Amino acid sequence: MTTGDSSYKIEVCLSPLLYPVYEYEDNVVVIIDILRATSAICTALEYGAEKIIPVPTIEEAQKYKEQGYLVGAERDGSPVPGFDFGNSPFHYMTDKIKGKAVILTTTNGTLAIEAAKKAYKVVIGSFLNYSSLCRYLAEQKKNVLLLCAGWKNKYNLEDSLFAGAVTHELSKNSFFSHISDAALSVKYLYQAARKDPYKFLRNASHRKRFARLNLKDDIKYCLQIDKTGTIPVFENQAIIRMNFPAGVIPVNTIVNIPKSEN
Ligand code: 3SL
Repeated sequence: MTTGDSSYKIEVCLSPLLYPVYEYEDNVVVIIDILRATSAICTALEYGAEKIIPVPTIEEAQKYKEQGYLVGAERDGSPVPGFDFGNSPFHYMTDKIKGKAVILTTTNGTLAIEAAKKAYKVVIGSFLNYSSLCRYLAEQKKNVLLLCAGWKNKYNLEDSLFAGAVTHELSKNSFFSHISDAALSVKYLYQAARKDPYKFLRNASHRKRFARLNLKDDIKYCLQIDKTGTIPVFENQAIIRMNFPAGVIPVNTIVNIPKSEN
């Protein structure tokens, strides 16, 4: 659906299961899996991976592995044994991936990509590339659909929070004149959380899951804003760096955060 020259929509899909309800050919779809697939993808491209090939199943990932590809595989928050990486952004901060294709399968994020892959444009969003992403979305003059990967088709708080952050920023542009109720609700959520997103997420299921898995540093890393200007885009079955000027956001700025005690 096209909305004419000067009026565009911001819509939020809170679960990949609902995607068919929101599917329009000319949407720019932003895939959001803050903890951690989309944060890991931004990091891997920033660290020099040539491309990420998302696959929905372990079986497909295994076929690539047998052909000699580097493969990241995660299920239920843990790396799948037998593969090169899990889904932690820290796993991709390595020279091993420079100039290489990396195959990736995750519990939710790669399924959301799979669901949306026929959209006009599919890009990857995370707090790490927040400002560049928002600038890109504002410049497209297209309807924007923020697709939250959630957890096993259920709603989750951190993806909604980021969808709210993007809605908050984009809705400053008057040409985004249609803001859906879902988009409004996540924007209000973000406005309540923005002072301290880490604290806001303290009772979130994924934060508790990560505490059990000893992954608190992953959460802190993934909540950092504007560590890269890279906008990953899905084209020809692979995620590559978009050729879009990074503007004020310097590239190659991702830094390893120190290990924290709390
Ligand atoms: O499901 C996913 O895509 C992952 O991001 C989940 S986890 O962060 O590895 O737990």
